[in-house]
Amino acid sequence: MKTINRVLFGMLAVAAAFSAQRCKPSGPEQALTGDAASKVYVAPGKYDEFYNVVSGGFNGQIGIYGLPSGRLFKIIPVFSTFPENGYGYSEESKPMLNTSHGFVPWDDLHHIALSTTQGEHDGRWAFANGNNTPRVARIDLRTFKTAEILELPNSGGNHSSPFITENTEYVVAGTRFSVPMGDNTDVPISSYKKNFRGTVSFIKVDTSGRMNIAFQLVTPGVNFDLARAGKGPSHGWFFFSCYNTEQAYTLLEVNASQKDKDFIMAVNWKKAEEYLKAGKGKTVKAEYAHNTLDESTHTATSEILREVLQLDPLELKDIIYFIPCPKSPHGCDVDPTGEYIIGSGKLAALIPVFSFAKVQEAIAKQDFEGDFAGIPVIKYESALYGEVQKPGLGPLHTEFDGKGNAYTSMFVSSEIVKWNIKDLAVIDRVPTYYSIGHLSVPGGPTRKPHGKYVVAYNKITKDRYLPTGPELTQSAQLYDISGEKMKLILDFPTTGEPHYAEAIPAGLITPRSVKIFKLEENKHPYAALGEAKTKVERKGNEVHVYMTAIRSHLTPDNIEGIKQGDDVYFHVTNLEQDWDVPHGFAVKGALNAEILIMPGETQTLKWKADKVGIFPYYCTDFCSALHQEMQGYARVSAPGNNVPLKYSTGKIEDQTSGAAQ
Ligand code: RUQ
Ligand code: CUA
Repeated sequence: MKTINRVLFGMLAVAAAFSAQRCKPSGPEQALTGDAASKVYVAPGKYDEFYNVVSGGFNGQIGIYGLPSGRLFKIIPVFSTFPENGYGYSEESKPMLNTSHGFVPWDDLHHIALSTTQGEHDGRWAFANGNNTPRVARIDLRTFKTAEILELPNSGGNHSSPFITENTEYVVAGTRFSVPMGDNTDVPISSYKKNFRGTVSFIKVDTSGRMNIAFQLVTPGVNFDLARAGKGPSHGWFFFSCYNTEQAYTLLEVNASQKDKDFIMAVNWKKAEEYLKAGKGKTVKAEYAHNTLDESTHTATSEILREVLQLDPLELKDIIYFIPCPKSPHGCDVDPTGEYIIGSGKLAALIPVFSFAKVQEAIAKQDFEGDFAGIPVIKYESALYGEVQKPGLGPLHTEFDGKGNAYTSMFVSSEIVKWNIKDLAVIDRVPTYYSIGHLSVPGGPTRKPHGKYVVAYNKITKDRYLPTGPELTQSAQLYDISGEKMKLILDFPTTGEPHYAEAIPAGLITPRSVKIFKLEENKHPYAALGEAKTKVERKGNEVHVYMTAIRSHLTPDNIEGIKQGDDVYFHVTNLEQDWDVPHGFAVKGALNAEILIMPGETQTLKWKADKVGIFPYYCTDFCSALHQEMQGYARVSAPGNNVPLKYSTGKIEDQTSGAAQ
């Protein structure tokens, strides 16, 4: 009870400091100076220097913004349906959201990882995690579309994810919640210590980007929070922050804050690969979905996989080690040289910096203080390079500028603190408005940060923008870090709740950006590659409309012979071959969204013809001066009324014959 009181008191002190900080700090007006304005001003018609790929948190999407302007360019739906473009509503995209639990229309997306080659951005893909129903997604940066989603078995709350190795050999995902696994899942919650285990999944990425789980490491039951791969000298290793080494299963805010130190888990994944090659992996039964988008059919397919390979570090002794880290570490970041590993303890009053060389030495000398659940624990002092003293309150995440400086976000004291990696001295601090979570320097996690800016992604917005009722926009802030002192130069709102973000020089993306899909490469089975190919077919209760869209008509635009109760599939092919000419499609009474069809693409809207009558359909995207004329009618008849199936565009019929039917 005493300890609980002490911890509670500590938490109250932290909470008090937090609410004190929520009063408005003075001096935010610096953003208004002319100097700052000129730094973020991107003149009309001019491009931004960086693409900023920002997580949407609980909206399950990614936002694409420009830096330094903060302008929003695009929302990419990843784990959540998006009526704006039909993602998760069109027949082609629905399989992308399939899981072992069935169709899941939402998830919580926290972290972005941009692909790298030799530790530097290469502009091929962005990866993102779905926390709730554990999944990892790959976004193709040529099309800005979600190209693949892989579910993760034996995981609960995929928070420590995704993190990539230097050459994108692996995308790595650690479970937040430890869970019982295998055949032994119906167990008392209180048997946590005995039955609950963590997993870290190493997902192999092939040259086309395709993902599959190469192996999972089964770990003692703790919570994994964040991670980073080693680089340079530490390439081949991975570092994960762990909390709840108390192995609590209830009231974690108290019970998982007992110990003075939790761990950073160091993983020798090259060693794990060797064991795998030597046949030490165990195949275990699992059930998880693997969804991929085929670019030639513009269609996603979903496959359920039934097994996964696991390695057990309790048997394979030299794969993982624990390094003590104060206290409830959140971020775990590796500097551009690959030598320094920074742990950010949410409840710690200092920031420990570990040395990779010293960790290696300690392992070689077996300089251990004991073990945790059978895994060796390296002595804190033996792994430590040094500590940043009095950095601020509530350190969460650290990024780097490539000039020897680190930038750490301080949630509780609402600030960014700049410090020097070599001498661990604090150089500068600036307030954030308010309660910063992640921060991001362009190229910050790579071997060659692009520097220039740091963006704060804040958890609390309060008075920064015009109020919009109880729910406010989210507040990101851009700081110039080109000088010794950081300077706030822009506030910009973001959607959802931003967690991590990565910015990449525009030049790595724009040359490969796809403008159209080539019609002649469209292999969609229901595509109509020209108006002459349009038709309407009945298959039992299903009516398939092979429709085309081109400025400014839909073919066919008159359809008759649909029967009440039919499932009508509008397969719409956009015949345009010009950049930026999508067409949309919507039909009255659809229990569905619209679809938005890119030039050369085919997308399908399923519509239940549930009532008798005439149902207008139209293009939803203002595509030409005669967009408002881009429309049609579907006639639905009672099942007993034998109206023949017919369809046309531009055909004028005799009024009387039409009326008689
Ligand atoms: S975690 S602050 Cu997923 Cu830091 Cu967002
Ligand atoms: Cu097509 Cu409006």
